[in-house]
Amino acid sequence: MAEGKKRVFSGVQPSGALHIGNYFGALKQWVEMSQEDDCIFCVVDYHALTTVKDPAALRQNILDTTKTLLAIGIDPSNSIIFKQSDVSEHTELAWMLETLVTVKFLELAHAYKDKVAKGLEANAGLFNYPMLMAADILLYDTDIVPVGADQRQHVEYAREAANKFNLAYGQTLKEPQEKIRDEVAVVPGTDGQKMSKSYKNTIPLFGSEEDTLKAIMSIVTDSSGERPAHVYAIHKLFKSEEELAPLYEANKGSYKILKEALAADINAYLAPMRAKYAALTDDDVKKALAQGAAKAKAIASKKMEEVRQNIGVSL
Ligand code: AQP
Repeated sequence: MAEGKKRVFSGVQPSGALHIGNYFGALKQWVEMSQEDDCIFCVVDYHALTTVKDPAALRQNILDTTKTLLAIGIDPSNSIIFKQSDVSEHTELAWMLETLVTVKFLELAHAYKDKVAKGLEANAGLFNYPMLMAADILLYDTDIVPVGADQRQHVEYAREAANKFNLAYGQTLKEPQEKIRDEVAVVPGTDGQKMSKSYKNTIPLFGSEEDTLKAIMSIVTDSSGERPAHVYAIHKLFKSEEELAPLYEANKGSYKILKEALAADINAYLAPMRAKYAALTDDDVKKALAQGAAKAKAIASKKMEEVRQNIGVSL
């Protein structure tokens, strides 16, 4: 790692089409940080396995998710982009961390509790998710983890896991810090809840212009207000409040006009990225992932040698 630079690590699940919540909550920061810091970005396919059970869909999601990272401006020549399943040290360290935390501790994880409350299957992988995520982060001596607010607790869990490991076996794992942008910490979906692939309330990043319009038209509005709150909350991601004021003043209560204006602004904003996405081939993606896997493996395997030594399994 270059001297003076911070090590940044973050991941994204290939669990479906990425949406503007992923972009404004996390990915936009990734692009900005990649120009300054020493960045590692991971397509966390083993995490996605907790919800995606169709091999063809998973394969396609991995290609599409990686293409998204390249299209939004992450450059594999100055950042590492790889997929989790290419570096087996992630699942190995996760196991060691799981032996240090209690079931009670994992039961308190909000993301797990929310998904269970929404009726999603609570497989053991979903339950152990925070320790796999902790391993992802801790393998790379990470300083900063840029994420949306929904992941704050998971980074706290990674810190706690590092702390428990260091207390048990001596200083080995660096405690990371989350980085969350307050103004985009939770981007709302078309139903006003957190935008989430699994809640089917997303506005896709790389759909067609018609897909964007269709998603925007489905935004839930209440008939009492003059300014549709969910429409405005999303619009603010694309234009400043000053820019939006005359539009919303002139069209009080005209929800269709406001929604069409939002769709037009989203499509204009995303057009250059969509052009880049369309130009990328599966071979470009596979090449970037292979390069990234070799670099990530080199760092992770060195860390695991130290970990194995410290826990007493290396003879
Ligand atoms: N609505 C959101 N607002 C702000 N940030 C968000 N992120 C996700 N949704 C929002 C951030 O995007 C990054 C990548 O997320 P992920 O795809 O790995 O997992 P997730 O948070 O679980 O996203 P989804 O869409 O809700 O996926 P599913 O439904 O598969 O679980 C993370 O940094 C996340 O904070």
